[in-house]
Parts: sequence; structure tokens; C-alpha cells
Amino acid sequence: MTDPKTPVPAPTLADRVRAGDPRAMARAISLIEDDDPLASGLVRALYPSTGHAYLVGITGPPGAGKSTLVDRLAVEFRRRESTVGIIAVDPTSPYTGGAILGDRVRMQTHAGDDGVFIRSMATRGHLGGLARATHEAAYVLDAAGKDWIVIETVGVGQDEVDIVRTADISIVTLVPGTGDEVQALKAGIMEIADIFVVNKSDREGADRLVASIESMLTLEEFGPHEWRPVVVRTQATSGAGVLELVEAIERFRAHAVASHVTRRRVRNEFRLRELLQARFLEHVDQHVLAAGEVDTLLDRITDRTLDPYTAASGIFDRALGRKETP
Ligand SMILES: Nc1nc2c(ncn2[C@@H]2O[C@H](COP(=O)(O)OP(=O)(O)OP(=O)(O)O)[C@@H](O)[C@H]2O)c(=O)[nH]1
Ligand SMILES: [Mg+2]
Repeated sequence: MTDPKTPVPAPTLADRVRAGDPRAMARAISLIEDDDPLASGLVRALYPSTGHAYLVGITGPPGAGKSTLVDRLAVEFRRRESTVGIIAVDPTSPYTGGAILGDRVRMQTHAGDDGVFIRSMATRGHLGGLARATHEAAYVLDAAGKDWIVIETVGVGQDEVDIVRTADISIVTLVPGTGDEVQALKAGIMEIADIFVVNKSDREGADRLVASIESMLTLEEFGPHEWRPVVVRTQATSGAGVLELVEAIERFRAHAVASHVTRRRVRNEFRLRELLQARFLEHVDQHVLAAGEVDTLLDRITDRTLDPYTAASGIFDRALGRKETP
């Protein structure tokens, strides 16, 4: 029995997140985004409550209609009485008003609906890596009980591609008549697709794009797979094809139970390695390197009186408390 005079402790931020409080969720993600010292404790507290949500990664060239499509997906998930968290990794407007403005516009579609939570994340300024921050934000939404978490990234950088590659399902969005498929091939995002979306299928060239994706899928390096990627045509502005897309997602989800486990392991490996890297570098910065030492080393490496391997080995040995290599 608790003593009636003992005040009931105020709910922690983690408690409030678990209760699905949107303000707590927003605050939690901000802590993560800011690399706040409180963030790691928060993630630790939330982690046991994660693992329920299904993570949908969606990527593609800038302006392909990803956000419009994600909004439509959210509507469709809501119709099925599932809750949705959306993380838009914003490439264009880190720390400017752009992301926030975009959020506001998108929020309007789901205004007053607690079943949808939307958040933009800036790509720059994450000390521990963009993937880390995004995955931790996904933990927050997961712990808050969201059934689906959709992460939108522009398929331009390795970080962005990795985020989508390690989601439970990876969707690549392309647009007719823009030579997207060639670009996407170069960026290495064709290989990661479980589903291809040909959006803006109202435009000319949709048939050609579908055909060229299909023919690419017959190439050696794209198969044979446990799952053969499917191509879905959509028109995000009207919502045409979105039902087919959700059905394709459901099919993949039902089909790919085994690869689902593998994906999560890959994602966890990413997280673990990222954290180790960040921790090690932090340790080196704080406890190993003397003030101005990096500059001196860089000067020497630049004028070639020292090679980077020797420099790194020396720092590594000192970090481990070994005698410095001569
Ligand atoms: N004609 C046509 N326009 C579309 C379609 N889907 C989206 N658009 C338009 O394409 C433009 C870009 O849409 P967004 O949803 O912002 O695209 P995005 O891929 O999220 O863009 P970034 O996040 O900036 O890379 C908007 O003007 C949309 O209205 C479509 O199916 N057909
Ligand atoms: Mg967008």
C-alpha cells in the first residue's frame, strides 16, 4: 500500500508518449533531433514498448509526389481504423520555415485526428547520423501505439536510401517522362524497392515507364527474389491507385514474414554500429585528442609528412590506453 501522503509522481515524458499524447511525442522527437542528453534515456525507456508498428519507407526523386501519396496512404490506413505516424525527412529546408510550413499544410488534411501524427525532420545537424535520429523518432511513434509508420525521404543520399532500405517495406516512387528510372538506377534506389509506384500516371509515358521497370525486373540482379517487386500506378492528387498500393503493401506484409525479421535485424545492426561509432568518436574528442591536435594532424596529412592511417592508428591506440605507436 502506498502512503496516502506520498504524492503520486508526475508521469514521465516516456509515460506520456506511451499514452499517445501528441505533445509529448513532439517533445520527445525534438529531444532526439537536438541530440539532447535526455534523448538516450528516453529511447531506453521507450524501447521495450516498441516493435508493434509496421515501418513503411517511401523514397524517390524530388517532387515525385511522395508527400501527396503519403497523405493518401494515411487516409486509406485510417479508413481501415489503423493509426499512422508520418516522418518526412526533409531535404530542402533544414532549419528553415520550409519543413514547418509543409507540415502545417499537410496537417490540415488530418486536422483534429489524433490517429495521425506528422513530423518533419531536418537532414542536417544530426551528430549521430540521420538514420539514427529517424529510427529513434520511429521508436517514439511506435511506443505511442501508431500501427503504421511512414517515413518519406528523397532518394538522393546514402543516409536517405539506407533509412528506406531498412524499413519493413521499401517503396520507390517514379514519375513518367522524367528519365527518373535512369536517375534512380544511378542513385541505387531501384534495388531496394519491394514496390514501385509510378505516380502522376495521368501523365504521358506512364505505360513506357511501367514497361521499363518491368523489363528491368527481369534482369539477373533483380531476381530471383523471395518476393518479386510489383509495380503500382497511382495518381496521388486524385487518389487513384492508392487502394491498389495499400493492397500491395498488405500482400508484401503477409508474404514476407521471414524477410521482415531479417530487415529488423539489419536495421538494428545499423543502429548499433551507428551508436558505437558516435560513442567512440565522442570519447576520442573528449578524452583522447588534445586541443588543436586535429588541426596539427590535418596539416601534416595535407603536406604529406603523415599518412591518415598512421594518424588514425595512433589515436586509436591512445583511446584504448595502449602505448602510442611511434
Ligand atoms: N499531375 C499530377 N501531379 C501530382 C501527382 N501527385 C503529386 N502531384 C503534384 O506534384 C507536386 C509535388 O508533390 P509532392 O507530394 O510535394 O512531392 P514530393 O515527392 O513529396 O516532393 P519533395 O518532398 O519535395 O521531394 C505537387 O504539386 C503535387 O500536387 C499526380 O499523381 N499527378
Ligand atoms: Mg515531400
